Amino acid sequence: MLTRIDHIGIACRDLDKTVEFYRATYGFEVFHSEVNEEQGVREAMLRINDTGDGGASYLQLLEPIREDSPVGKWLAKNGEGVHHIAFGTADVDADSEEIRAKGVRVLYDEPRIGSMGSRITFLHPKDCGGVLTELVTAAEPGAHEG
Ligand code: CMX
Ligand code: CO
Repeated sequence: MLTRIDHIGIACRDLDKTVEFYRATYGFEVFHSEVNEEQGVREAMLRINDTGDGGASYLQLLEPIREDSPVGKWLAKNGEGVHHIAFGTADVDADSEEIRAKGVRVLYDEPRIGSMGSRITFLHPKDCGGVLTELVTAAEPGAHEG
């Protein structure tokens, strides 16, 4: 069951500058940052609120580390902006199989590793009304460093 907005993914060209915009404009601070080589991004997670299901809602600021990555290609075509939305669930495996059975393309056979040791998969934007949609199961508390 999908129980929260886990994050909104925002593509940017300059992560440090974008982090500073969110800090100066809204007072949001970086909760976590990392490079995800597989996804081709340098990212910062800004924690906005807890969600009552053991999780939280974040903004995920994304800077591509390769031109040919999903975010790099998307930026070249669209410029900066909202890249994807992500729903949180306690069981990404079960939910993605359930959604796949409804005829929506799930991009990965098995969930991959996302922010902070979470397990993630994506639904094809062409099957979701033009919205790239991610499903996330957060790591157990304490399962990641920093
Ligand atoms: N939102 C909506 N539509 C999108 C999109 C997005 N973010 N990215 C691509 N599309 C659309 C394109 O506009 C294009 O549509 P048209 O054919 O009408 O022009 C179509 O999808 C194909 O796009 P493409 O540029 O040819 O890109 P690819 O097919 O190579 O890749 C996708 C598209 C969704 C498979 C790829 O972006 C992907 O694998 N995404 C999942 C991984 C990801 O986004 N990682 C970064 C975030 C990591 C994280 O959140 O942790
Ligand atoms: Co994401």
